[in-house]
Amino acid sequence: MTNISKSDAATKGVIVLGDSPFVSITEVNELAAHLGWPVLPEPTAAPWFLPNYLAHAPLVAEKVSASLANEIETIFAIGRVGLSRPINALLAKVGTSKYWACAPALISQPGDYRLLPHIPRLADLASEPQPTWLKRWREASDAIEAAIAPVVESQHLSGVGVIRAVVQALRSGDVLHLGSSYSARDVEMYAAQNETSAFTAGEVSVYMNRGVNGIDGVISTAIGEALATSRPTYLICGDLTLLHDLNGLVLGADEPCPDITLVVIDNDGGGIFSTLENAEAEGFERVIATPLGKDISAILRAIGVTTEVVTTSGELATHLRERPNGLKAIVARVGSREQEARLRAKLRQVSLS
Ligand SMILES: Cc1ncc(C[n+]2csc(CCOP(=O)(O)OP(=O)(O)O)c2C)c(N)n1
Repeated sequence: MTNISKSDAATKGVIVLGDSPFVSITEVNELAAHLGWPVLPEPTAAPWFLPNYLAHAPLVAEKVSASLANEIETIFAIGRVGLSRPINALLAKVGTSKYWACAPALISQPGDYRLLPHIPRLADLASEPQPTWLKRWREASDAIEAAIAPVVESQHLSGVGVIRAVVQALRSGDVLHLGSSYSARDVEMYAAQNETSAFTAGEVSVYMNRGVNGIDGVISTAIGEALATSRPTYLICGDLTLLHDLNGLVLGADEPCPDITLVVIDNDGGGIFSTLENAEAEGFERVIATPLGKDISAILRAIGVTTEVVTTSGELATHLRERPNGLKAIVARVGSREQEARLRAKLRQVSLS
């Protein structure tokens, strides 16, 4: 543990914001504004997209790795960070001598970085924001949005298209629960910043189970959030995550009914694995992807969940116009897991070019 001095917060820095119940978002925003630094948020660093936040954070980190990243003088990693490989690579590249791990109660990765038990205090830091620094980071993020939007829109309905539509449909006060793994990672990578959206304004509460690691209990957790907050709630999850905790939808006859819309992205199996190294492994389909070949909408209807199936972005938009009211599901039949993986490879390619 050590103390920070004015010279530690140089003019060119970055805040990486992870999950932490101990972190005050107001403080983070004040810090970012004081220093004029960009904030790279992880999926659960809710609320999202306050003034200095950058959309597409992992893609931004990768895009700037040979340019802006070389100029970084200080990184404040706040809360528990470490969900995205490109963000971890950025932290590693900058190196531990410039790395401050703040509010370290939840730090997941060991390292010889400097620890601060709190968010850096404004009084301890010099403030000479360099006006072009944040602007250059924002330009990288905006260029990524401009590159990916037409690709997503020109495709058959995809998981990426679904998360972008749901995020855009959220209203102030809504709750959004994200399943593992594409749902959370897609929001982190591909959700757009938009001045008119409640999500962008940080007015939506975003939750996940156990970082991006748990597919167990996701339905029950989201239902608990809807009931505990009495706020309109959306859950975005994959087909395996839904089936894993299906019983969470079988409510007792006298139990209160949550206002929750489940948006199930049905790619028949664990889609995320098709983007990882093990996609080439022998027995991949049976052992890793585990497609179940089930009619998700029939299963949901059989247990009394009002369910719509959508195969186009137009149909999805129609059903998203209805606000959460009781237990409902929208099952989005997206492309095959191979198509979904190819789309993400393409989005990465256009983002970085
Ligand atoms: C209890 C548990 N078992 C296994 C895993 C490993 N795991 C992570 S993502 C995933 C696949 C999830 O598939 P799906 O819900 O269809 O979502 P997609 O990957 O298609 O987004 C699995 C099995 C986990 N996170 N938690």
